[in-house]
Amino acid sequence: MAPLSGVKVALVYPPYGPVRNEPGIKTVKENYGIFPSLSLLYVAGILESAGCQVVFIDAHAQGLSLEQTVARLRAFGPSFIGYTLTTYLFFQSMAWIKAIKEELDIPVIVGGVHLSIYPRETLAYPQIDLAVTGEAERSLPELMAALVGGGDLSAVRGIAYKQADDTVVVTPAAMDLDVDKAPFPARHLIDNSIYYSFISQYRNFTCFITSRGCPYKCIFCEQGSKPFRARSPGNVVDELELCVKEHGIRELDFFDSSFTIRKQRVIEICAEINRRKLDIVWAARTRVDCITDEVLKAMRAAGCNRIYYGIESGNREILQTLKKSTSLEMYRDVVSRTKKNGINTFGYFMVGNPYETEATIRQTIRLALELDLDYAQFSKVTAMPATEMYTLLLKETGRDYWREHIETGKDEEIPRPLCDMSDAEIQRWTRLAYLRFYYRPKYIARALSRLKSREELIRSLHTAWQMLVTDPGSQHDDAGMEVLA
Ligand code: B12
Ligand code: SF4
Repeated sequence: MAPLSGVKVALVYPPYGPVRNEPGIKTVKENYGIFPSLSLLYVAGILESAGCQVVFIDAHAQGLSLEQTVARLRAFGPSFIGYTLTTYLFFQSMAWIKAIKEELDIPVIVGGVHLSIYPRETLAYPQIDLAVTGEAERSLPELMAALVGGGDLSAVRGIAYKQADDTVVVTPAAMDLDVDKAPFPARHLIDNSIYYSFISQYRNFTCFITSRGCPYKCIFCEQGSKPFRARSPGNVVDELELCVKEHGIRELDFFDSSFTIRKQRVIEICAEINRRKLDIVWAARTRVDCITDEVLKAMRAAGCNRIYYGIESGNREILQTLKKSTSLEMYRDVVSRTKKNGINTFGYFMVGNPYETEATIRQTIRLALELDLDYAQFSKVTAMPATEMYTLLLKETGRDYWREHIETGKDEEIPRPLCDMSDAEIQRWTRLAYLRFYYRPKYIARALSRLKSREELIRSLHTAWQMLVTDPGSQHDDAGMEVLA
């Protein structure tokens, strides 16, 4: 019998919405889609493999109220409740954790990237009992075994816990995981038909990850600090096959930091998808310097219909400052090759970069139009904790905004390092970039011809209308309208 056999664990994913230092503009954010929590599905898979009985309550996707969630928890009767935490949504999640703890005094275990950054600050909250501070594959079964069997918590690597006097202990990080050994996300615990992205076309839809970490060092991203480890093609396609055959999944979004870092691996994944005749369409994120025609052809032949490229800026100096190690020429070349291979292109851009001016934002908007991308997302720069950009902010201001936010709940506007433009200007220009990109007759005609379903049409019209009429996240509701004049 498995050592944790019968131990009941409930995983709860509370509802969430925009926060103050939100990179997305509100209209876009609200229409982004409903995704399953891949992090919690991984945790569920790990717990089940260790013998636990798990329920996953996705209050966000199912629109459950607090009362309904508590009722489900009572009916299940867990010994532990788990939540995933992000630094951004810390207080939205905490509001639910506190309210649930008032109803059910059951030990709370948390995890997520946030815990690798702020474990002590998080465990200072009385409602949080325990945390996994890194990947859960090794640490969580050991933690559970120690909790259930009365073992020594200090011997478990990669966790944080409280001593009798409430002092927080953070144990040394766990050893890096062999990613092929990780149990698959427990998608059988959710209703896979309720998820979608704002541009997905088929149901069932899910998100997927085939690697962890990233070997690059862009200054705005914390993933570059994590060792890059990629799963083998066979392991990836085994999970894909399960998605198709067991969960009726027809569309997937690969959330790898950069899916094509190892090109031969991707070519083999694609060949295996075809060999097993998996009827799926999918999208992936990558960098322009990790793409060749051979990879594009293989991806297209295996069902890839969209690639998300991190383009960030149309200004060369800004790209250098961001340590992006890409060039405008590469963008032009790779976006055009991608389209020629029959794959739609999606560009991520950032507004409010170091040394940003109105002139550099115009260059970014011009580049987005010139590349003639199928989709573009313009995000307001937000210096995230554990990034080089955040270190720049710390030096510039002498303030540790995120730590203060977590410790005290202070909810201030976080400045952008080396950027003289005000938040209102950045908001206005971000919205303007959207309007400029999406409200072109040529773009509208193409978008309409691409629509595959009535549902997609309604979603697009709704977003377009909201964007045009007002962006309630902005204090400047008419921001950017001059572009239509
Ligand atoms: C897929 C994804 C999404 C998807 C699905 C959500 C999800 N987390 O699965 C969507 C699009 C919905 C999403 C939304 C958001 N995301 Co997101 N997302 C990711 C992404 C790309 C992959 C997550 C993943 O599955 N990784 C693979 C798994 C195996 O790793 P993991 O998530 O770290 O989980 C492991 C451990 O952390 C731990 N663990 C995680 N949770 C828990 C819980 C318990 C109880 C335990 C014991 C352990 C544990 O065990 C897991 C297995 O080893 C990551 C970046 C990345 N590459 O990791 C960002 C990331 C997690 N997201 C991030 C953010 C900011 C958000 C949003 C706040 C964005 C927004 N403004 O709305 C929301 C928050 C949603 C929410 N309520 O959690 C940040 C978090 C940064 C931070 N400091 O907290 C990341 C790191 C991206 C980044 N670099 O900025 N996201
Ligand atoms: S932005 Fe992409 S390429 Fe750059 S460090 Fe992050 S994950 Fe890696």
